[in-house]
Amino acid sequence: MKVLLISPNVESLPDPVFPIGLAHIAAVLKRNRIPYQVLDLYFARNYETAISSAIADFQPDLIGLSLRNVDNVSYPNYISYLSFYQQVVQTIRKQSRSPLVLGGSGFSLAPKLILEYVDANYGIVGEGELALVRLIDRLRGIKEFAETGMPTIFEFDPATSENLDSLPIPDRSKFDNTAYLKWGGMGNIQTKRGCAFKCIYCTYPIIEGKKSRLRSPKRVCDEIEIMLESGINNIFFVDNTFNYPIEHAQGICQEIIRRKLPIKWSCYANPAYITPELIAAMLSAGCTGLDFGSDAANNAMLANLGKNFSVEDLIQASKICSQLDISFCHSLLLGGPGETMETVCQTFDTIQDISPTAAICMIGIRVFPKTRLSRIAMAEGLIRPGEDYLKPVFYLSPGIKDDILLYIEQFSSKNPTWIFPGLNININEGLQQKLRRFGIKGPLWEHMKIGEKFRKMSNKIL
Ligand code: B12
Repeated sequence: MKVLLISPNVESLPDPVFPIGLAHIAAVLKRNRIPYQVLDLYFARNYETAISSAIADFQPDLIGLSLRNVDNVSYPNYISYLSFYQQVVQTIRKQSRSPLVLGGSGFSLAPKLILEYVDANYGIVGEGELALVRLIDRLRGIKEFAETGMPTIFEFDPATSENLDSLPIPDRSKFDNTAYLKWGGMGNIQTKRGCAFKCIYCTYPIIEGKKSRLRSPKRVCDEIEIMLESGINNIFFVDNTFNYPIEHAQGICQEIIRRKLPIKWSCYANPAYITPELIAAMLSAGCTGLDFGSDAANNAMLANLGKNFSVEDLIQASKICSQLDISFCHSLLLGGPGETMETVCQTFDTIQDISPTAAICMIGIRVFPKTRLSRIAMAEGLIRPGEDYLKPVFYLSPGIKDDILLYIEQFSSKNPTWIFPGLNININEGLQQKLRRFGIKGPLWEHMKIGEKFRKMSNKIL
């Protein structure tokens, strides 16, 4: 059975992201001697032509689509990617009757609705490695499996791998790594799966499970060595939280240092688990920046959002980063339950005092099923039982709803290192491409000051 794996993620902001999920899937197909090809639509000039020729050349028996994003979770400039996925499926259907299987983090958030919407045959929720191989085994027994009728979702239980080291190292060989490094500024790698934290809005435990499952530093560094062979020397650790458990993060850093791996990297971090020793080790291992998922700098809001740290923790963590001279940013989420303009001002004042390299601020929180926030939103009448989660609902507390956008407009004009993705403030494709063309690597927030210089130059040119 020949499998064609397609990545239809064409989002370019904040960066084009290498389809790491499909590289994981590709590796298990390879291990199981299942012939496969990949088609990445990000760099395709014309997606319809690209799909037609890939199908004509390879004649796949099964087509897998990786749906990473449902939408950009941004308010007010909201973008849904689902209608593009639907067009991709329609284009495939013109060319092939082979069954179509969906997977990916975005898909896993509302599988039934998405399967019906894009009109595919099968869907796999959560981790895809073991589950896809099981599905293929099952399909091998069915002759005309394109005709099996009802769309089916598989939540193979338990299709999660307890021992992540037993999975093969992702196979990136059929993807354009060089283009991602150039235009996305980095490659990506995972050191663990699962999230034990209890943030009320968060989908990570739904996608990856609640229990942390760790890859060994040896295995992670073996993978980095393979990435380096194809020129990927700037990396983002995609873990929900790189620095938890702290000993694991230390272990990864030590192994990178021991092997003298020539990489630069960055990651998401939790302010509760930052020590001078850890930051020193991260720096020695090539870390250039930490993105703290702080959400707020007000203790009442941190509690309301279910965070496990205090304002004091995030001030301390920031101090350590400043003292050791490593870039850091705080990602903020405004408008959760209980937010008022007063709590927003407290958060902004505290973050300005801390003076991070950058701050990334989302307004309103996209509500997803199975989260605590969805139950709060239901109790408050914002969503109803049987809600169609594909049409986005943003939780935006009544306390800031009417004033926040005007406030941000004024605030952002005086704060050039603050990024507001939902308002396209201090982030746009033109600026991003200019910086990348200039050879700048790593997350763009690390270069906000250079960005500012470029913006001024572009304004002069215009
Ligand atoms: C790291 C990360 C980022 C980093 C990526 C850095 C980098 N260079 O890689 C940054 C900060 C850039 C980022 C940006 C965005 N992100 Co993000 N990101 C993540 C995060 C934390 C991890 C993703 C990851 O790499 N996982 C590791 C890989 C191995 O797992 P995976 O891709 O899920 O693949 C597995 C399964 O899904 C499945 N699978 C995948 N494909 C397929 C295909 C088939 C056929 C099958 C069967 C199975 C299968 O098997 C794989 C292996 O087990 C997730 C949250 C999460 N925990 O998933 C959010 C997440 C993917 N992001 C999300 C979003 C929305 C975005 C943005 C749109 C936000 C924004 N407005 O800027 C952008 C989009 C960027 C882009 N160009 O696509 C959402 C997507 C869902 C949604 N709500 O639509 C998530 C789920 C978080 C959330 N809010 O819920 N992100």
